Amino acid sequence: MSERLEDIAAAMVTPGQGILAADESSGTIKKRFDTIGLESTDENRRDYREMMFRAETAMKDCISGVILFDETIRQKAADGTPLVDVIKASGAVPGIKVDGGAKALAGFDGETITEGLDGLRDRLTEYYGLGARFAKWRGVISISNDLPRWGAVKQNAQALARYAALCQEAGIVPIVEPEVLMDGKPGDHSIDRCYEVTEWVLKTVFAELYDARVSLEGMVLKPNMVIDGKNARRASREEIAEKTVRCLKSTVPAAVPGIAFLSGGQSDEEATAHLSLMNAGFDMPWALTFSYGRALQAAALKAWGGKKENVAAAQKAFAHRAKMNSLAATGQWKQDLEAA
Ligand code: 5MM
Repeated sequence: MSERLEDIAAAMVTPGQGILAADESSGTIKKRFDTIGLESTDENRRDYREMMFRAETAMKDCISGVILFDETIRQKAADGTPLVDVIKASGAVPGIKVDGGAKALAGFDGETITEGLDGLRDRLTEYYGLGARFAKWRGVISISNDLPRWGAVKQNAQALARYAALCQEAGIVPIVEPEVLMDGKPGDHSIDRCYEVTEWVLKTVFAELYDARVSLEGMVLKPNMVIDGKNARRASREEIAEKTVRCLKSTVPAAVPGIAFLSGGQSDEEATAHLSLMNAGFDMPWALTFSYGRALQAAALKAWGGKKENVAAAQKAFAHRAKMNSLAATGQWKQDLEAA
């Protein structure tokens, strides 16, 4: 019997749990491994991801879903168990990145369109067979003095909506991720400019989702927070929390079961603190949690350093960030818990 989209989406935003974004494409994981001086081989990528998926308590208590890359959904752990089964055994839902990446958008110098719609219906069927019950597609929007332009916003929103409709047809919950970059170039925009662009993008995305007949109850939104550019950070944690919630309330229908933020280049602690302030301070119609990549993995990657003997230390570092974010997902994170 196939599971209902609504039930899968609800499981993805279980209170006190969030999503581990481990779907770095080949280029991105190479960049991450470069920071620890490790070659990006199939085996190293497998070992790294297996290290996290086997952090039992963290996975069981804090992680509701894992976003995988095409290679990983087909990989086996060192003992031959498919990684998908390791994830399922922890109680988390396996998911898959299905976009083909952001490519230069013709006619819109400096802007991108996310590719990957051709053949998507067949790929989704295959991924369902491999165990994926949700998917992810990331549209990327840059801010500068003259960006974004309407054509880029609209085309990215349309692609997200076509992707989401195909996912639902295949029994897969779409994570809709329209990322307004904080770390783009020049990255010196104000928080109010981020508010304005994020509002515009989300209004456009939900209009396109409606036109594409996407069921809001069977999706999860993965947005950026409303935050000033990485090279202009001035806004306080409180201002970021307040403006993010205000922006989401004015754009995201209450029928959406959950919102799971990306971290976007925030420090580990900022990403946690902002999420916690939002959950502690505001009444909201949707669950608000995390779908972090860097903010969940950075400390673990550093502690691991590509060495077998560091696996336990790396799992401890991963478990700590997972726990802090799990507390943030119910508004219970406190600064002094970081030191503990
Ligand atoms: C984990 O990073 C994801 C994959 O990025 P590429 O496709 O560029 O390799 C990324 O889509 C991620 O899921 C989100 O951006 C959230 O990650 P962060 O690091 O911003 O929390």
